[in-house]
Amino acid sequence: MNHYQHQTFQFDKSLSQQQLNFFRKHGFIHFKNFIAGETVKKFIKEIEAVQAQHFRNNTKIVNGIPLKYGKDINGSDIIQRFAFTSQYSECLSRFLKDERFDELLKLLAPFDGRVGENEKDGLVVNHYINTTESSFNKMGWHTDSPRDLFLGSKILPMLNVGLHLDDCPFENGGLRVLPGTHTQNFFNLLFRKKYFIDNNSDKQEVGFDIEAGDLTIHDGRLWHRVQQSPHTGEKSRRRVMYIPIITGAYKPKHANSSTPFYHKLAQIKLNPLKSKLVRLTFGNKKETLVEPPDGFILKY
Ligand SMILES: O=C(O)CCC(=O)C(=O)O
Ligand SMILES: [Fe+2]
Repeated sequence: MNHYQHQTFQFDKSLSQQQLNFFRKHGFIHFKNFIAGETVKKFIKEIEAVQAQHFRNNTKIVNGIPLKYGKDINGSDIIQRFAFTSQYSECLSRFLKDERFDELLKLLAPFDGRVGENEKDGLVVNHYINTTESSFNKMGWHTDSPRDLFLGSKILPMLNVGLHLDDCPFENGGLRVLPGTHTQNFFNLLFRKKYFIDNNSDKQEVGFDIEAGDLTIHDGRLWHRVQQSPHTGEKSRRRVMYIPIITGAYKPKHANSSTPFYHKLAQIKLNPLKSKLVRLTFGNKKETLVEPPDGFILKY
């Protein structure tokens, strides 16, 4: 495992050539202090207010995307994965219009990018905590791209922009990425590792020393995972907002949007041999089911 401490960047008004080159080569980039400590606190309060609203309304699903409920250290209910969070918070919605995101669109060039506030899963908030009651404390290896396949579209480049709301030094676990895998071929995109099942570290992976307020960006085609914290309780808490920067036809979600296959299927079989690309077989055969942390149910 590599401790990736040597390359962090400061976000200025525009991306430097060095930053663009770094991202293109490695498929990720880490900016320090994208937002100030005060803003981190404000965003956490906003997220708590959204959570309270979901509790009051007993919201289980937003625009077809299930919310993931769990337990905090003290046994109280929490939401561990939110979707479309900014639709419930003016402050977060305003933040998504920050002009710095326009600058980040350059990372998608030559594609025209946009912040997908109302598309895909919208503004996602992940809240990890390591307690006996929380099952959401890690995430196995995956790329974010096959979701497009399950939605019937071809894979288009996208950026997953993570705004970190808790300190998370490398030793505490957190995001791990496999540099350069964003340029891999289609077979490796699907089969380099077992989606969400494989939690093992990789010799080539790198991790980060994250401070609250930092921003990480990864290409949706990059292999990544979340390493479980070695700590339990408060020290293991990790909250990250994910802002999707996407391209392609505008496909907003709404209250009547159906739940994508990848959130509800009993089994998905990927068979690379029977067709030119890949055949997705959706079925309900009697095999052991694996339920990965963020609601994906994937077996192949
Ligand atoms: O929590 C993270 O940093 C990564 C989450 C992730 O990869 C995902 O939700 O797809
Ligand atoms: Fe991911």
